[in-house]
Amino acid sequence: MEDSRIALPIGITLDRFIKNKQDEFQYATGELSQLLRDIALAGKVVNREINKAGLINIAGAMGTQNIQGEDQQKLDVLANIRFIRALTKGGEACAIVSEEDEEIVDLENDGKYVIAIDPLDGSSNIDVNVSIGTIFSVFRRVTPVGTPIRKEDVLQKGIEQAAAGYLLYGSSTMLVYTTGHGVNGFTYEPSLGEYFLSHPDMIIPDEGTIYSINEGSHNSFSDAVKSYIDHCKENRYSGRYIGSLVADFHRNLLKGGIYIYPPTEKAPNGKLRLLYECNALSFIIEQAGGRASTGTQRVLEIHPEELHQRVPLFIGSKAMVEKAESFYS
Ligand code: P6P
Repeated sequence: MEDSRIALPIGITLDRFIKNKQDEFQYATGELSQLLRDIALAGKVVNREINKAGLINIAGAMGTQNIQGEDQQKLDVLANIRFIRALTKGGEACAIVSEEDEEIVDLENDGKYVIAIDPLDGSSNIDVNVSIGTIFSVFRRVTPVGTPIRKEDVLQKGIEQAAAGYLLYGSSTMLVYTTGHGVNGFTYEPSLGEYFLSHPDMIIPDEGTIYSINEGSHNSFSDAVKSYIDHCKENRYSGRYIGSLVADFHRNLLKGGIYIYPPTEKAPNGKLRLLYECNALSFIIEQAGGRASTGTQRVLEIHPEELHQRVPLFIGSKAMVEKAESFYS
């Protein structure tokens, strides 16, 4: 007699889930569904390469720097190639803004969607085997299909996103995404090459006792941030900061908590990029019942001015972000 506590029933696959959801949207034409499949496929390839990083010569730095002046890891460049190739072949995306490319990558096709992506966030953790992630944001282009991509196609407010998600390459690899109808998490089963629904309708607890911030920069924090950290300590919260945004974000989404990257002396506007980190995670957290702001402004309302624009980020449990914001007023 099978013990149902161990042999859990296999959940619905990502493909089946996307198909079912698409059937719910009578006007859905399938392009967005195909786009999500293309991203999921690239995620499988990157996952395989990350898992081998310690064994073959793809760990470590390239010896080059990206637009941000950050040392590119070999896997940063490889992941960027994988996602751009998958999206180019899929044909649904007409342009890509990537952390690894200074300018917009115009795919010169009739795709309706624009992607902003951080192909591999936290990549400096690859060499020490800490979880890392991919973050992506999807917009509909606003200029006519078939014409050259323009800046206004990519510099859209986060509230205009058609979809957003992340891949977390951790003890298991997960894909978590939203299309504006809730947040769902899928766990990848490499032996079957499929993602299975493992975290349906994800909701972040309204309160939490975990705060994630790099306290090494404490001396350059504003009084408001210092006051909030004091509040966390007075309430005996737990400090949890992995140095990998997707991993910290995902844990806080499941358990409740707040992640903060505030302005610092080294990063006066914060370190995280609006287009391909903050917007995507802010869309997800709001769909999961949480909150995301710069400390004073809702992230999704910010009108981007530059491709690689940085903004401060306070993101997580609604009550915790509101408490942090209260120290600004
Ligand atoms: P710091 C990784 O480089 C990253 O973009 C996020 O994944 C992470 O949370 C943050 O930067 C770590 O930055 O300045 O605390 O080392």
